[in-house]
Amino acid sequence: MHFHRDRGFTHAKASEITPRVDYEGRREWLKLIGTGVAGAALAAWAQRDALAQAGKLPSVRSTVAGANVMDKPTSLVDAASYNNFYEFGTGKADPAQNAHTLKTRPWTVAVEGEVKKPKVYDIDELLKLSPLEDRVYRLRCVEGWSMVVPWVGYSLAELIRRAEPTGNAKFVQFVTLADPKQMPGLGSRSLDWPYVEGLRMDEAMHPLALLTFGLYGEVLPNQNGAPVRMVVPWKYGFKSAKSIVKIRFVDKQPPTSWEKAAANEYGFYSNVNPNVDHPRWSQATERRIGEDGIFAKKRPTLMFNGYEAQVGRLYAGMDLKKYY
Ligand SMILES: Nc1nc2c(c(=O)[nH]1)N[C@H]1C(S)=C(S)[C@@H](COP(=O)(O)O)O[C@H]1N2
Ligand SMILES: [Mo]
Repeated sequence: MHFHRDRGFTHAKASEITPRVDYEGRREWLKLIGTGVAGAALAAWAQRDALAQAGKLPSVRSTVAGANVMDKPTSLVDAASYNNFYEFGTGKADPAQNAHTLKTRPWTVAVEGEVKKPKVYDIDELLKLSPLEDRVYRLRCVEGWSMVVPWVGYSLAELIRRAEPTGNAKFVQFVTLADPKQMPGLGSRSLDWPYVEGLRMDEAMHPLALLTFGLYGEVLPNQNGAPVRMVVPWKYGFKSAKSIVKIRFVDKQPPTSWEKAAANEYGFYSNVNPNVDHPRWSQATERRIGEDGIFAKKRPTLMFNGYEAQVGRLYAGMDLKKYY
């Protein structure tokens, strides 16, 4: 893919675009918009003005190790209609129904704290900072379900390098939008707003940690965290903060929303680990979205969600029962 600073993206050559994602993504997208197959909620969502800006995000297939799992991708309809995004309600269907009120333009992301080059990025500048890659990742929710999604984005490390962190930058905190005018869920005390998350610096620098702008070759649906979110595939889904407005470099481990809500259940690290149970349920198996039904077998959950070869060394010598 070729990028010109002034003109945005030029068309990628057909051979550079992942054919499967291009074809299936487009087809799924049309299904979503046209037929209301996922119900009235999605029909309403399909009319939102953000869709007028929605478009393809040309990307190249990532060459990062582990960035293209072979599992069958979850359909776009499922990935965009079964969501956790408490700012729009705690039910799985709530975000698809309510997130049309989220305004994703104009949007800025402030990069600040322990960096030599703090900067407030306009979202469209951030989008063009580095070539977009297509990466098929597993995402495993702490609740026991998982999905496989072709995300579009680039390694967070690309942004971090440009910010030039100081020697005091030990952790990265992600702060997400909290606007009661756009987010009906903020009226409830389900979590302490804004939703905040964090990573240790070496985790944030890992090439698999994806700053994400799209899925299935298109811009993110609002309910999936538009206009920009993290996807950290070896950690439970709640570590992947949606609709980010601030990326802050700090010297101490930052508080996170789920740790604040229940520290004994949700730790800072929250690496996917089938051997460490949640206090109230086992984490040994998972249900793949779209494979439910009485005959569907649960899948075994994999250590680090299957990314152990890539990320295991980050945790060498750490007691993963203590640092859950
Ligand atoms: N801002 C924000 N980000 C969030 C959440 C949230 O409630 N608010 N939920 C998290 C949880 S629990 C999961 S499993 C994933 C779900 O991402 P998806 O809906 O795209 O599958 O988003 C995470 N990011
Ligand atoms: Mo989750």
